[in-house]
Amino acid sequence: MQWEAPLEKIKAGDRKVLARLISVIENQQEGYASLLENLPMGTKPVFGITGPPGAGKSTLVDKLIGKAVEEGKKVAVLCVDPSSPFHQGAILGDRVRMSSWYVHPDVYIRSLASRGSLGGLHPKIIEICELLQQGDFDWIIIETVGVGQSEIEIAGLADVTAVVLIPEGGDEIQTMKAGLMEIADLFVVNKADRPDAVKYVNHLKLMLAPVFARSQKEIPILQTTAITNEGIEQLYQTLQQLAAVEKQEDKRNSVLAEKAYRLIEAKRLHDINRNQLAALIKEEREQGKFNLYRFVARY
Ligand SMILES: Nc1nc2c(ncn2[C@@H]2O[C@H](COP(=O)(O)OP(=O)(O)O)[C@@H](O)[C@H]2O)c(=O)[nH]1
Ligand SMILES: [Mg+2]
Repeated sequence: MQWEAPLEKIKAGDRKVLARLISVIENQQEGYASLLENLPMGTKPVFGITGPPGAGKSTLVDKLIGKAVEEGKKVAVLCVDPSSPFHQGAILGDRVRMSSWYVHPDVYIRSLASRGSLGGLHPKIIEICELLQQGDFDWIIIETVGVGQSEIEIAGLADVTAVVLIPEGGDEIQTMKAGLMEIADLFVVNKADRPDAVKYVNHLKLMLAPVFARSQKEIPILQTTAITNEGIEQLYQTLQQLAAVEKQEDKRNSVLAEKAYRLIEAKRLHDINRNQLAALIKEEREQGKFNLYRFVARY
């Protein structure tokens, strides 16, 4: 197997080889399928950190890395940002926020743009995450901006999903997508230094009460002030505890089922392209023989 040697290197902590193999997957270079098919199943906990832009996700991740490294852990971080023009500064921002870690031997940070998959995560994120599992990391963190479908997708990828919110306007919570409440294993109210933080947390608890009742589980709501490191210790401990719980077989299986579903979906749709569909439809309509259902039946 051509990948045996590079995989050994990744296991031994070779970041250059890791970066190279991530590119192989990203660009679907020759042999990438055989690479994936030969990856042993990963067992490291994957933490998804999601929430609106500016909530302080990168700052929190930066502090969490600090805590984890202090505890002797090695950490891999994937920063996923939709390549929307509104977020172009974000990746650069993350670089600044986590700059001290880019050269640290126990930390690996990779930014991915979510090319094309509108509002979703990076199209190859499942596979890249699986590759990170082969490294010498104890923790894998994925930071993703909560727009479009990305936070729903993160829940299918991460063992533990933390939704980061900020104490701003009650309206923000009211418009919080229903899905967001369902996917959270943990809520983090960051920027607790703001005067209306306590009010916000109480409001959030009230809003979530029916969700907790329905799912019969209490989802922790933590407060943090990332910039001053406040609440980070508790966040770190809570994430650890949740990872231990979420490793239960049932949850594992449902996470794997979700991954399988999305990979099958991508595989089945790989040759379907909206522009091509539009061109075909145009042609058939011009010929006056178009019927939507006969058209779909061909696929
Ligand atoms: N006041 C305050 N500002 C914070 C806190 N955490 C982060 N910020 C600031 O909020 C801004 C956005 O943070 P960032 O981590 O990039 O947010 P992200 O877009 O969610 O990754 C930055 O200017 C941070 O310095 C906090 O706890 N309190
Ligand atoms: Mg960020």
